[in-house]
Amino acid sequence: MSSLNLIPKPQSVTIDEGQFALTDSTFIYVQTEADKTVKKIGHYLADKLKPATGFDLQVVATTDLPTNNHINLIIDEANSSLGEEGYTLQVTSDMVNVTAAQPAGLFRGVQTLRQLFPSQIEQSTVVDLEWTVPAVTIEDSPRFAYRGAMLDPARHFYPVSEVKQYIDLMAYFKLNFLHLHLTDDQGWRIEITSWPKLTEIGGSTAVDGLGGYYTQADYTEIVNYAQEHFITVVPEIDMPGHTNAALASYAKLNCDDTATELYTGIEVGFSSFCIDKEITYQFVDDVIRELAAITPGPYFHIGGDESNKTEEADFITFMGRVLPIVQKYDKTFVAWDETAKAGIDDSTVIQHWKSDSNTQMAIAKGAKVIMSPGNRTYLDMKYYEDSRLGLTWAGLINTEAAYSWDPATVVPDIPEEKILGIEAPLWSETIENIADLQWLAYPRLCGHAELGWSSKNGRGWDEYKHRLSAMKTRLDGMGVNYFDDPVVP
Ligand code: TNX
Repeated sequence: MSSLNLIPKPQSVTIDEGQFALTDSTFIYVQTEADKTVKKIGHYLADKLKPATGFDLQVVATTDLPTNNHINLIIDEANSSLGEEGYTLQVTSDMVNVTAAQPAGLFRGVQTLRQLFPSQIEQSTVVDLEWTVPAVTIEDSPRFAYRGAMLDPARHFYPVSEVKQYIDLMAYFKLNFLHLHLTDDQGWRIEITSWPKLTEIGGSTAVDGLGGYYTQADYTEIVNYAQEHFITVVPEIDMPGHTNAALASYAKLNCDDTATELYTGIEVGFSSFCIDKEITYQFVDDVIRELAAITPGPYFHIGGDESNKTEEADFITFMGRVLPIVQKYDKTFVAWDETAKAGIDDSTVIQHWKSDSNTQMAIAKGAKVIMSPGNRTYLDMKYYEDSRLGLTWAGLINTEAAYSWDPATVVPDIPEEKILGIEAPLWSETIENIADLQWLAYPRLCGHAELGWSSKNGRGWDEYKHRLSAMKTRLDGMGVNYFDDPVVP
């Protein structure tokens, strides 16, 4: 098993005799022409195998299979015990079968297949090599339903193309939720047509400089691209704190009817919506309505963190008004752990980042939880004291520390069935572009992906670090600017 070097580690792997050899005449078969989603997965696989092999693999619909040299992508309801994302992968010397109950499972299985090829498979130009895959039988499904990563285009803005690059890598490690922190004190990044100054004024700045924003068409492009990778976008509009960009855009949102100054520093906790004004709730309703309408996923994140400028009673009043608005637009309310203090119920999800007691309180009120402990999952923390990028308030997190913990026990006394999964946020105060993003995210995010997907059994840092080491050639091939952490052999 360890010789296969798969990340995340599958549930069960049996190594068989022999190997499958990919050639330029290998066919990728899907069952029916009509199933566009499966056909797309076939083309995705062909596209991923093409640069290094030079092969133009054909994707063909048939159930009348020849005896050898094909990769089959099979939807089989009989596999439903593996769940929406589970799959089986069988490689013999004649063929490769990826079987799943749902397209999402096929897509996850295809990622495993990519990792079974020689590591040069990720190179962007043709490599002269025998493209063999060891004969194996793999049965696999995730431990947690929610395996997320968060980007913060509010502090520094990232164009759509860079978000797509982040999605490509998330998919490779079987992550399935992309949380976008779309607004903060330093910038408002999503077009809201009923409040145009949000992006016109609030979108104009970022930390130390100029901003940018996603039009609704840009956002839809991200959502669709994520969906093609079986990743669901979770939009966040942070409130009632972290709202200076909105307060600078519209004077009427302020209690004193005076617009604030735009802000380009990195302090937190100094802004608040005006809790007593009715216009605040009209605003929140408009924003949630417009954004929910272009968000197919179930979740809507309301932020709620570090509202230090909002009195606790006001915070509770505010969240009490916002929760029904989220529900009115058919979304599940998600918020950071401070929101446990408000009147949340069993329809809500709390994202743990800082306070065990808040998270325990949320569970007592019936909420579910996403685990993002700052001292383990915050990709914006430095690896070491002398790291070029990152902050340190939650501690230094090297690649080993990012991996060596358990989402089920990191907060005491939480039943595992209350834990939706884990998410690794990447706050962007100190980073400006995809190269920086990748340097902080990789290789730590590989470990978070494994914590979300793989069961606890039979894995641990001492063997994982060797699998991770083998992953470097693949990341190199993809051109990923990862940090070469000395703890990784
Ligand atoms: C805390 S984590 C924040 C963010 C900052 C981050 C920097 C959270 C819910 N709030 O506003 O960007 O620290 O690490």
